[in-house]
Amino acid sequence: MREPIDQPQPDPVALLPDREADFAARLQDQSMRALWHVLADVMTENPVQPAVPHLWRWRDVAPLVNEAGDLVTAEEADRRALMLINPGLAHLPASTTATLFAGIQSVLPGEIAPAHRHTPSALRFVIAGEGAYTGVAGNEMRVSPGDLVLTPNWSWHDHGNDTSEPVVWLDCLDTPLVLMLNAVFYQRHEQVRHPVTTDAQMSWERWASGMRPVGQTHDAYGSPILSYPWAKARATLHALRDEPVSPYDGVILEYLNPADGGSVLPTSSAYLQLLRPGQRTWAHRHVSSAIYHVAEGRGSTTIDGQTYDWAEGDSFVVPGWSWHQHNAGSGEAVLFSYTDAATMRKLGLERTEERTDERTTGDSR
Ligand code: GTQ
Repeated sequence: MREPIDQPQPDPVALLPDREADFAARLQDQSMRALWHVLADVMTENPVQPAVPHLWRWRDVAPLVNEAGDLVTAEEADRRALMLINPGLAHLPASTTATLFAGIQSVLPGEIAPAHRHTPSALRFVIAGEGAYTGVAGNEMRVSPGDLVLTPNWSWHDHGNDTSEPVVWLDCLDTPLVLMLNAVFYQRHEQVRHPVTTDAQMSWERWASGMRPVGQTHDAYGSPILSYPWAKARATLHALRDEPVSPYDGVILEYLNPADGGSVLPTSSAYLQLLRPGQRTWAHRHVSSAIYHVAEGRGSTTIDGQTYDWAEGDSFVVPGWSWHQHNAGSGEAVLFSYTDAATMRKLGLERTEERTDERTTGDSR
């Protein structure tokens, strides 16, 4: 209730700051804080995004990957990976976006990256090298460029190269998210290699043929298909190239977990998309953040008004809630991407905003 108007009134402007400052100090002594002192930092109108857009060019990265090979062995390093650190998140140990991590890992001829397991989930998109293997949960998978290989949460994995050329791949993990949740566990296996127990090639027959053994179930975290070969993914993308496309993403396909129809990993989604020659997509933005890797071709992506030109082998980051639109060059372009959309959707936090006035040139059927 207000005081009668003839009573002496305290001057709120003159008195409040000191009182509140003193009050805030006494709250702090009790490990407390007034919500209204920090409300503007807590309830922001739109997501606050410390991550920034960034592009790593293969021509800059490749020599460093080679140099790392002279510095340490895969065994000494555990994993010889060079992390792509977001300039806006450099105070954190391993963040490419707020939730995701990407790095370039190499395994040289004769090397083995020893068996271990961890609660962050991983996937790998192979950049170079033919025939080296990654062993995941007892499955030995031989990889080729463009293959996508999964390492679900807590599965034993080792990587080895018994070929005569280095293998290089993009590691994608949800480490920043799992670190933030204080849920990281890590264990070394007692042997360098986890014993090979099953044949992963059968995962296609068991899960991706349109039929499945009666009674077959899958209760691990992530897709039962541990390897999505490039030849199959690219053939699928090309077979569907005349489908109606997303005006925001061209012909875009999500790698699928056939057991539940969802994302390949519980936290993360992976996509392959084709941009037609000269295609210019419309701009959109979403809460989920994305790491892209250029599988084929050249083009550019404009992120919050700044244009990043890319070519095969480059990687770039689209932070959450940043406007972005892609432009293919004169030829076709194929982009691989890895996002936290699966996390955002499960938590009911995914939102998208789309612009319909950005269509300028090209084929965006
Ligand atoms: O290959 O297991 O880039 O454990 C970071 C952590 C790769 C891996 C990384 C890892 C791995």
